Amino acid sequence: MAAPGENLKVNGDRLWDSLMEMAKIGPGVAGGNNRQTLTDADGEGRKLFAKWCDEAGLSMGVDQMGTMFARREGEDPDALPVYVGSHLDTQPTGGKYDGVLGVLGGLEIIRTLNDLGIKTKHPIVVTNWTNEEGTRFAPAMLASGVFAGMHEQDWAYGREDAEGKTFGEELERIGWKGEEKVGERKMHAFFELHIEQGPILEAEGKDIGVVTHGQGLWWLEIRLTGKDAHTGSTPMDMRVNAGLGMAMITEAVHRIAMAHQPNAVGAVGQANVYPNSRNVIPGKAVFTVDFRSPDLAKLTSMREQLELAAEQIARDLGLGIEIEPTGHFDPVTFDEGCVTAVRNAAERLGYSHLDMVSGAGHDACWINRVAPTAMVFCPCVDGLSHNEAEEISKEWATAGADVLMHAVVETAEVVG
Ligand code: HGY
Ligand code: MN
Ligand code: MN
Repeated sequence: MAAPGENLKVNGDRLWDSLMEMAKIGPGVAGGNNRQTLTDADGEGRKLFAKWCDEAGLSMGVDQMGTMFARREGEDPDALPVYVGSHLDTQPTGGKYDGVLGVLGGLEIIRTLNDLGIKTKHPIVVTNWTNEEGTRFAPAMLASGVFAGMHEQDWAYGREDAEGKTFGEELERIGWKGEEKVGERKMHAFFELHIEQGPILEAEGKDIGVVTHGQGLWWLEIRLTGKDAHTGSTPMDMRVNAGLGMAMITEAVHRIAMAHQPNAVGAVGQANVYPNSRNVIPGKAVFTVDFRSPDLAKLTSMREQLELAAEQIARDLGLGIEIEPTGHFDPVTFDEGCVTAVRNAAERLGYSHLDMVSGAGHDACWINRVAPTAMVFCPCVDGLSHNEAEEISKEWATAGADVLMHAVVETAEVVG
């Protein structure tokens, strides 16, 4: 006996058109997007998403972190909703699909169910989590972290960007600070469709990633204090060079990650030297370390080894050093039942699939702490992401949305 809606398929053309429409908002300089969180472009993207949700008959709720919840009623209004979504904010040199595919893939489920007049027992809620990227306001997954009780809301409101603007001020300014208390919504389950942001699915020729786990993460901000001085007239043995310290610690991050192979990564992503003048020895350096591993012991060891190495380098160079953790989550194991729903959906639809660990962090990593959660990956070209050249195919997007829809609809229980 065929499962209800067994041959249920999304409208891939409509999904692709919506992705391309959203990509016009906050364009980058090389074909991608710069729609950073709580900028005017983010506000525009939110408005477009809200318009589409309204057209699809969804009722919109917004919480005090600006997260958007667009609800399709179920036949049993008391049944906990099945949530589906991701994020619309992008990196400064981001792609068109990171996060956006998960939000608009969720909307496409609603549009398809509306087209076919399919009803579900549980309501379905399409979600846009605020500030998943954490590039303007660290840490990443800020709103879903508050929702899951990992961060205090006031602390989140106080997070500052490079210009000293706070999250709370900017959320008010773009007009997306909602009334709802964060975290009060209870979920039957949460599903997130996302591009893999790595090379495995494409290399293996697989359509779908069944995400069983997520890597853990440590973000550290390191501030080195030396002494501004003339690059020409200051003898080498009199220099207190914060730029040199940053370079040596950056190399140590790489060396430590390599020493923890396999399944460990590390890099310095953001690096600033001051006064950043070509003939002044930098008296200050501020930079960020990103360590990740699915293995908690390795993650902890990398952080510990880096802190020891950095303090030794600072001593050797006579530098002041401050190390501030700015982001962290332990490795994640997604919900067995939800993961099985994703795997069965791919099987049922005849899509090739592969169990895998997420290299990137996602809102699902936090929501997994408060609701049964799983993720669906689709391949991306050359595994490239956080780059304006990020690319996927319409077929990959459609297959991912088909699997997402089957997992969501099966969990929400079709009733007619
Ligand atoms: O950093 C991450 O893994 C995510 O892309 N924000
Ligand atoms: Mn993302
Ligand atoms: Mn991202």
